[in-house]
Amino acid sequence: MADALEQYDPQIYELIRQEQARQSGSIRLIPSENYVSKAVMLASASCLTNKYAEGYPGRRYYEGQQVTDLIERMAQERVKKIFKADHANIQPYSGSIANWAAYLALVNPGDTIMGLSLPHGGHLTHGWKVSVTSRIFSSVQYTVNPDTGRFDYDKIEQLAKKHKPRIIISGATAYPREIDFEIFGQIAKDVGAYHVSDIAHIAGLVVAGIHKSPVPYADIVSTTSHKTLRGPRGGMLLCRKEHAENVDKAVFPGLQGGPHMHTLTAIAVAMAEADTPEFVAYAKQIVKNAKALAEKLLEYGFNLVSGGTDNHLILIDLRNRNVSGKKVAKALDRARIVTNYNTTPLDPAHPSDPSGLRMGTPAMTTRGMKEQEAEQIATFIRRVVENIGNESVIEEVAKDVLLLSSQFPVPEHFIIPNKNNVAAQ
Ligand code: DSN
Repeated sequence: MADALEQYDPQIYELIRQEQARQSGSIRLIPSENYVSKAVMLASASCLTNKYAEGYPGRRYYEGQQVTDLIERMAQERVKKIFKADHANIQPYSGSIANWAAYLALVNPGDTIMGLSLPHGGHLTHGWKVSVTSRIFSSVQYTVNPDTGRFDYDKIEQLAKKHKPRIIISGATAYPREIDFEIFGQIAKDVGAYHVSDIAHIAGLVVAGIHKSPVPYADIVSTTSHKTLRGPRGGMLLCRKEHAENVDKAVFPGLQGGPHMHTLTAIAVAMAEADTPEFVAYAKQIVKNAKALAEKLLEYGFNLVSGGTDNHLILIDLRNRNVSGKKVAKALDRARIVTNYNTTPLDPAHPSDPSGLRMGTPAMTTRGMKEQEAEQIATFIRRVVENIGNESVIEEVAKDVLLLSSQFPVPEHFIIPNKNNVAAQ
């Protein structure tokens, strides 16, 4: 396949090659990114991209579904198995669309939804003011306790009692602590709301049993397939039987047309990979690495929102360093360490140049890096932050990062062992 691309479109081929070199020659710490296996990559690049399959297995609007029906059913079964869910819809094109579908499956435009505010770690689609979710629904936003950086469940309950939302959303994109989904479920029940849980970031940790699953406590669980779960880019919804029909209708024909069958195929492969002891060990290592990185950063005097991490991500509040998140993210990028600038709770700065820096360990862990390397990365980060503006130091760090990267080659061809032929069972 690569040969065909090289011959037909050498320019794009070359750009892909450059991106591959960037991904292998840097340490990627964006917590929502990862590397997929060769099997997932191949499924994603397969002939399934040629097929339209509006509808669901056994009830499609186009013919020629002999194989797609089998693939989608297989993917659904694998998702249901690893998440212990009654029903799975794996057609959403992304996590954002999955969230929309969850809301529209349960409530109507104009109803009130309540989610975590974006600067406090939520997601745009949790009702943040620049997202259309805040125009289509009436939106109430809860926050973390700014002193602890953690949820104050009593305050969340008070807010829910005051506003009586129809949906309460649990889940986050920049919250470094374990979330108590049972309490969220109870608060929702007490105020007569539905509970939608968005576990896009921590899905891999949930599957591995490291964080408690929201499946027993939420009406609908929304996730992506590509972050800690290490599949292709996509969205998924899990729910109890009672919501299955509404969820399916909300996705198709409510919000989408034909599903991206090549993505569903790759999701099926990734879910088989996630159903292995190797994946559980991987997920445990993600958290160990994040903790090691956090501890070293704390030792170096960095301020971490909530004081550390329970999951795959860390949020540095750079205000005590008198440098903005954007400036540090850009300097780190020049040093071949890829992070993203991010708001922190009560951030006085604008989101376009906030005070925080978000980083996570899923991708570095896929490369086989462990605590020792996480600590080494913390030293690189310290050197960059302490030498902002000194390009020769940044160049030195870039060389050290390249050296470390070369010892942990990108698992472009990594294959999850399938000794027990788990996928075939
Ligand atoms: N963009 C994702 C993230 O980086 O967290 C959330 O959608």
